[in-house]
Amino acid sequence: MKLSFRWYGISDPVTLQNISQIPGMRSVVSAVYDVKPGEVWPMDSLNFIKDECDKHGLIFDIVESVPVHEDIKLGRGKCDEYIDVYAENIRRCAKVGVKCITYNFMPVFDWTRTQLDKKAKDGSTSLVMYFEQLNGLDPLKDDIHLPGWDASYTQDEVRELIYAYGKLGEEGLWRNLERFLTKIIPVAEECDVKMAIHPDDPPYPIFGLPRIITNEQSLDRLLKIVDSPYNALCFCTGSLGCASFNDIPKLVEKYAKADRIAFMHIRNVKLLDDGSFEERAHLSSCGSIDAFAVVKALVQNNFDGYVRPDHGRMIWGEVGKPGYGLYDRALGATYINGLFEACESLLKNK
Ligand SMILES: [Mn+2]
Repeated sequence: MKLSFRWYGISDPVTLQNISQIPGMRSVVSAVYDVKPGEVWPMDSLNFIKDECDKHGLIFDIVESVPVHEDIKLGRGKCDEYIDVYAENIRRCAKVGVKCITYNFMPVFDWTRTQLDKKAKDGSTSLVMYFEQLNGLDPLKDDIHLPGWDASYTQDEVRELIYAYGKLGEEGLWRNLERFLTKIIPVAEECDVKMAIHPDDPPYPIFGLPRIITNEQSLDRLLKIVDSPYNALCFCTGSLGCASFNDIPKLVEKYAKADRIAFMHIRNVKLLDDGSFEERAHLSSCGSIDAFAVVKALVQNNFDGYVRPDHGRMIWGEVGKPGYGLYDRALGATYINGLFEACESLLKNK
């Protein structure tokens, strides 16, 4: 496995030097953040990230994310033009050594939480999704400002998009994903860049918006659209794991065996009785995900893709981007290292 860490670029309070000091750290996961979806990424920006990583003995070989323009997901407007731009961005990333690109096909919002700084008893804070805070909100009627939602849309634009996706429905969204993948994957193959789709977070519809990358059946369907190792998964244990219908170790085992996981996001969530969830520390006993079983399944299937500790809590007084502080993610990285070392040596001595 190749251990990696997400970095939000030069404005990130977490520095590349911080990242390079985490034991076993190999790769940096980053992106060009100052270009809008649907625009070509300047080579200068990509080279800058690569050079900065080089200086710190780190490798910039994973991108998260190249965003998919809403016109592609909706199959309207300048859809084909935006797919061409996307293909060009794959080529450009490949030029600086990128081997894996993460993306998602979630309508309008990348993820949904109701609070980003829920305080636990120990004083740490984390992201949570409580249905009691969500219920009663109607984005078609009310102005909604959930944390983390793209502030570049006006409320009217949000309403128009929600209406358009409602009309499109799940099958329409699948059709547009198919159109996208059949054009993109051949380019990815040519460039030796694995395309890793991030599951929907959470993996069920919110506000009537269709969600299609949610469970075993949908992952099977996705992988069949183009049956190529370049059409792969970014398996996020926290996103798929915040619904009780997903058996996370079982799914990891299945897709690692099939060699269709390019990138693992490892984090823990605590599922509550009403389906709400809280992000927790990475340790298995802190939440609902069995991280040991996940890593064991990866090691048993000779997984050689990328792994990163996903969202962490805010601890030790750190101030920064919710979910993306240094300390708790570094603890997560060290925990993940420990699980891999133990599983690998147990398997070797068997
Ligand atoms: Mn994730």
